[in-house]
Formats: sequence, structure tokens, C-alpha cells
Amino acid sequence: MEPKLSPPLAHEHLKDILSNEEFVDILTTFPKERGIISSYSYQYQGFWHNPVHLHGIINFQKHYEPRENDIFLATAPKSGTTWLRAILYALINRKTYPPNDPNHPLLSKNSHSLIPPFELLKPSEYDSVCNSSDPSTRIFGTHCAFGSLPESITDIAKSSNRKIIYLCRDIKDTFISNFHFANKANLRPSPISLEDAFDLYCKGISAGGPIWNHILGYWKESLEKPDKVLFMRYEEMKSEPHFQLRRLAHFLGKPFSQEEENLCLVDQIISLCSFDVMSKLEVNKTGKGKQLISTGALFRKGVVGDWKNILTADMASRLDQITEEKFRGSGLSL
Ligand code: PAP
Repeated sequence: MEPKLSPPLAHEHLKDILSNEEFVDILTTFPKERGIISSYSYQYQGFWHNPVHLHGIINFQKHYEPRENDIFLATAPKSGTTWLRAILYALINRKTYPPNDPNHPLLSKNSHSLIPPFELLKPSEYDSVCNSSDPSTRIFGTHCAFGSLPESITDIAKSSNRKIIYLCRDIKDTFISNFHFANKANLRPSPISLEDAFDLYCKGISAGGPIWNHILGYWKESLEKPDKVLFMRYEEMKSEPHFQLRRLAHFLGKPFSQEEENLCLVDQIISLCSFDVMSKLEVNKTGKGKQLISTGALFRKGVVGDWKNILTADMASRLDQITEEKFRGSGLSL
């Protein structure tokens, strides 16, 4: 039986996926709930996904062939993915494209097309990802939970020099960003109310959710394997961008040289990737992403603490309470 999906989501990519009978048969075996960003979510390996992402994850688990130095930038949706993808791209490619280059790729391409999420790639496209001057390195984005990544990435004995960077964000701000995006991205047949979205989010039914489990999965790995998994926070990127960028460069084994420091490369990357610069670029105002989502939907306010303008005191304290319970004993607080 074909799963019921909203008409706006029935773009070419999804049509292709749903013409794959084998996948549709699998899909109908997964628990299904209403979604926040898309009409429906399906639960796979403990996490909720829209059908397009789920199809991409299952494909990646089956068909990913690792390269020595592949890098994965993992986030729960709306944690600052667009920003960190831009920073990572500028950092890794700083020799080929100095950040003050007037023809820098980030000035004409959205960071999601430079660092694609593997969920939206066909297996035949993995090999052609070419976003680093070093052919042994591809950079993939993902919203996938740690436990759903292929073993060739997660198993330290098999993972070679492959590295994972994880970015998280205050849960209340992440929720608010999800809520606004849901009503902007046009993947739903009708808008979702704040109350409905909040209820689903608290139950863990959000893209890549439960968000707490998503964050904890990477947090624990970052404690056990600090050379493999770098855990970053949106708020720290905001408050101490220079320190965090140097930390990222160091983790990747590509620290800034004295000469690069003298040339103020750190400053230049931060400035190039800032909300102010990125959100005003034509490509980020009028472009379309792979799911035909307007790139403009990826740039809203880009501030810390916007939840205060939208959540009631009761909602805020409910989310805080869930976060406290879920993170208890983990050493993590957000
Ligand atoms: P995604 O998961 O769909 O890729 P993601 O980029 O993680 O989305 O999240 C979008 C949020 O990052 C938006 O937050 P807001 O809704 O609270 O405003 C967006 O504004 C913010 N954002 C995008 N680019 C930047 C940037 N350069 N600096 C800071 N925040 C940014």
C-alpha cells in the first residue's frame, strides 16, 4: 500500500523514491506518525525521518564506500547546519579558495550544495562528491543519528582517519527554528500550529528526533573518542567564533599556520560565513535546494534565545524539564 504523503512533497525526488516498490514495502513496516516539517514521519532505528531522508539513510548504510579521510558534519535539523557547513567548506578549502577571494564558491553556492547531506544523494552520486582539494576527503552533511551511520564510520577499528563533527543548539531555539521552517518550507499541505508542533517535538517526533537521543549519541562518542568526534555548540560558535574555528581546524589536523594567522584568515572565514553576509547573497535569498526548498528558508534570525519571543513560560519549562531528565547523568547540559 502506498503511504499517504502531502501533495507539495510529491516532487520528482520523492516520486522516484515512491516508485521503488521495494522501499515502499519497507516503509509501510515502520511506525508512522504525523510530522512537523513534512506531513508524515517514519521511525527507523529509534529515530523519526521523512521518507526522503529515510530512503537516503538506508541507501547510505548499504552503498557507502569509505575514503580514507572522509568527514561527516552531523546535526539535528535547525542546529546551525547551514552555518557550520559554510565554515567547514571555507576552512578545508582555504588554500584553493582564500576566504577573501571575490569568486569564492560560497558567494555563489549555498553551503548545502557544497557540502551535500548524504540523505539527498543517490548512491551513484557519492563518488562524485568533490568538495575538498584532497581526493581522499569528501565532506558529507547528515541529520542521521550516530547509531544509524555505517560501521565504517562509527567503529574506531574500521574508521581510519574519518572524522565526525557534531553541532548542537539550545533545544528551545532548535524547536522554534524547526517550527518556523515547517511553515516556510512548503513541505506540508497546511501550516502546523505552535501547539501541535510543540506536542510532537516533546514526544520526540521531529526530523531526526528524539532530539535528546540524537545529541546524546554524539555526545557520548565525543567523550569516548575525542580524536574522532568533535562536539560543538551553536551558542559557543556565536560567543567565541575564533576559538571554535581554531578548535575545529586543530581537530581536523589542519591548524592555522602563523602565516595564516598573520593574514587574519580566521577573521576572514568568520566574516565570510556570518549570517549578515550569507543571508544577503542572491543565491541564499532566491535559490532552491535539492528538495526544492527555497534557500531563504534556511536564514531567519540566526540569534541565540529567540525562543523567549515565542514560547510561553509553561512551554519553556516543559522543554527544560525534559532536557534535564534526558541528560541527567550524561555530564551534558544545554
Ligand atoms: P537545516 O537543518 O535545515 O540545515 P540549519 O542551518 O541547521 O537548518 O538551521 C537554520 C538556523 O540556522 C536558522 O536559525 P533561526 O531559525 O533561529 O534563525 C538560521 O537563521 C540559522 N543560520 C543560518 N545561517 C546562519 C549563520 N551564518 N550564522 C548563524 N546562524 C545561521
